[in-house]
Amino acid sequence: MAWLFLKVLLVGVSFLGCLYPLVDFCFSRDTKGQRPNFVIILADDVGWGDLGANWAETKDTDNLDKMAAEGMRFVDFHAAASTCSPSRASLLTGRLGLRNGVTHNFAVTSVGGLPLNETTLAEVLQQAGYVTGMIGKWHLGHHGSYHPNFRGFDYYFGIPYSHDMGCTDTPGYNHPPCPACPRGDRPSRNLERDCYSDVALPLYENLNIVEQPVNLSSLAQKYAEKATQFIQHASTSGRPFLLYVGLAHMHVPLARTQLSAETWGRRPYAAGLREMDSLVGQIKDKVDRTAKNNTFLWFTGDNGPWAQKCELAGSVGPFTGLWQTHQGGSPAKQTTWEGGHRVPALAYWPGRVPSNVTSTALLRCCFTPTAGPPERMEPFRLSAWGTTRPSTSPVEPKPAMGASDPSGTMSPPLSLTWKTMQRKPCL
Ligand SMILES: [Ca+2]
Repeated sequence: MAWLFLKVLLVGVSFLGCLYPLVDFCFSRDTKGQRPNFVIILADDVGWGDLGANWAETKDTDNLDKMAAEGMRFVDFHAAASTCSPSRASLLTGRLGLRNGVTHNFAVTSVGGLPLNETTLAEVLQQAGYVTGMIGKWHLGHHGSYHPNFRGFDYYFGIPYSHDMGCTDTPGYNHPPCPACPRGDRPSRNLERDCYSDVALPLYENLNIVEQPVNLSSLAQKYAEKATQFIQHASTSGRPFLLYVGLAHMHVPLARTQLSAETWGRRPYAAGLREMDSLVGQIKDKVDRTAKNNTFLWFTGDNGPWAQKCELAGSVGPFTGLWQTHQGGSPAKQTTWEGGHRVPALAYWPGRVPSNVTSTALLRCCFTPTAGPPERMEPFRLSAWGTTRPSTSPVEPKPAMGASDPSGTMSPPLSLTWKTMQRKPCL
């Protein structure tokens, strides 16, 4: 029987290990054999309060607010980690860092990456016949087999790590301000802390560096063009597709874009927020024009704002941590205080995801789509339930906390020890 069973299971856990089976979009009606497309847009260092739909003080996200009105807004969504690489590893594997091995950010000098025995969402869908593309920041290893093209993505266009981890000729706004790339054979300068200016930031298209250093002022437009091209090509191919977009926004340095110039006098962060909103709007418009009825569009953030960047950091809304300042409370990313990992999250799929509704479900990393009728789910499982390839991990893979195994049995909660980090002052 030709039918589609789509189940997007978002499994949540509290920090104390309590279980929250959250949202379970389950569709069994006849869709003439069509499998859904997935578009995941992951913002960088975006704050919960940066979304106007979340926080009325924000007026810079018209497109995202419209998407929230047309879809489902999760007001209590938590990233799997409060920093880049672990959060992204969890998104793609459905497993927390304690299980997938990524507990810290990868550096420019890192020779490793997301362990090769981990199965990614892209690999699962690629094996299921999807066209898979990744555009933007990867940050899960950039040497050899750790490159996105070897982790399940047919197409890759983007930067290998954060855009403050390499010099550019368009440094943008940052604290401290970082210089442009050195010229000729001039020796390295005595750089400010947190400025990586010796290695120019590369821009990759698949395995090739197509620009170095990256022009940050035009990066957002390049991402928009590549994302819309990918959606167009994938749609005309007749195959379902996965597009994962890792935005540079709202991580510092904030680009000195045309938009910034036009909005002279506005805070650079607000201008950057509007540029990100425009980029998301362009991708959503393309989805609406080409595959509106068969595409699940998901927007969220990897972790909360980088509070140490002061006016160049986003808004955590009310989750400031100030009420426990005497105990080290902080809104910053890289901490386990709430603003560090509570992020915006929107789901959009007209006709499938209810419109203009909110959910207070507590969520975390496991964006776990499975496609195909139940008897065919086995090949499409993500690593939360066991990989499609043998694991070489010394720790036998087990279901993630609160995840259900294929029989629907919930795994027992695990107790984790979370440590708090001390509040750090603005730079
Ligand atoms: Ca981040």
